[in-house]
Amino acid sequence: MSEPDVITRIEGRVGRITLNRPQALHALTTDMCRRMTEALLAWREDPAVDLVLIDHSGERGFCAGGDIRMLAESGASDGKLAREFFFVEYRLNHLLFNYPKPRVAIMDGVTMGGGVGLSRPCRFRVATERTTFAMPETGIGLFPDVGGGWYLSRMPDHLGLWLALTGARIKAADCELLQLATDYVESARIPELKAAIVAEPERTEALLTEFEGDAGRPALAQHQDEIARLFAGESVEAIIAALETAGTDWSREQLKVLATKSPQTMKVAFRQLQLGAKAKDFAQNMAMEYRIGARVVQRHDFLEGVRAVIVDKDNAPKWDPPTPYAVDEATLDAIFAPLPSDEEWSPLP
Ligand code: QUE
Repeated sequence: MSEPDVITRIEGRVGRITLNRPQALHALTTDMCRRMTEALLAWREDPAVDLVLIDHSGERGFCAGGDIRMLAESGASDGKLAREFFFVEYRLNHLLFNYPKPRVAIMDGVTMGGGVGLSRPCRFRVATERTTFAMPETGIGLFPDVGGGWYLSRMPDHLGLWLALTGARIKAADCELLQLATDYVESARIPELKAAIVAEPERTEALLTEFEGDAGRPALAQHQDEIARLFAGESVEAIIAALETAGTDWSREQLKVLATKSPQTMKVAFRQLQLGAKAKDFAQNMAMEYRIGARVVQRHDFLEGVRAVIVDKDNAPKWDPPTPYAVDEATLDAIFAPLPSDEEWSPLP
């Protein structure tokens, strides 16, 4: 029998979830999300489990996102499997968000998209020098889901909007600045840290202090004021205009990056963060994101983005419409519109 894509077991008083799909950088499948949900539900009621530890197997990880090829194949036909994936994944994100026991995520590597949905709701989020964080979805005509509407809209100085629109990759010190990570530990010490948490889960906070390394200075701090000023606009078009007016090297760089992203899903992300900021709770935000996901997977830009970035790797997607000015509000309204009541997302009962 081949190994499972996610390994769940109890060690000592710790429920352990290990992502184990190294050939795809631990990108999440529907089945992996189901298995994690089942384990978390069993451990929630189990007095033998005090804490949950989430990590990945092998050298490269933590989690690159979702199973994008499956989503694109489904989106090109009836979209049923894609919607099922989002439904199950968002329930898992919500379960982790409201989980009554402490959770620790070891983000020792690439942490993008779906990986953020697993790590961000954890009480302890450990970054290493190998951590690369991003919400890169607008680069493939998708949107920063798994709670992005909630988390990104609550970051100071429009830094979350900057992450969402540009898909910027950031390192550990920036993750700490944005509270995407709570701690920094050198990757060489991670095996020892995990063993110590399994041995003494009640001392997790103290252990993390003992293992704490120096993440260095956050590179982002240098541009924080500029982002606060230039990403404050009331639309994607206004932000682009502000970047054009600024005329600095950094602003020109941002314009070049934005020019490679899907105009339609940049505008989706902008509206998603506006609505997410006002959501009354995390569940309401996830129901909104599910409506978006259900529509966006079947649209041209997602299928074209996956073709260009993941399948053919020509990195030359032909977005339609080609500019944000040409994206009409009626299309956005349709993407955000309620679904038939029996198709809406709901949290686990
Ligand atoms: C945007 C994304 C993803 C991405 C690239 C993007 C994503 C994702 C992967 C990915 C990367 C490596 C793999 C893999 C998937 O890349 O969600 O299976 O081996 O999973 O620009 O949203």
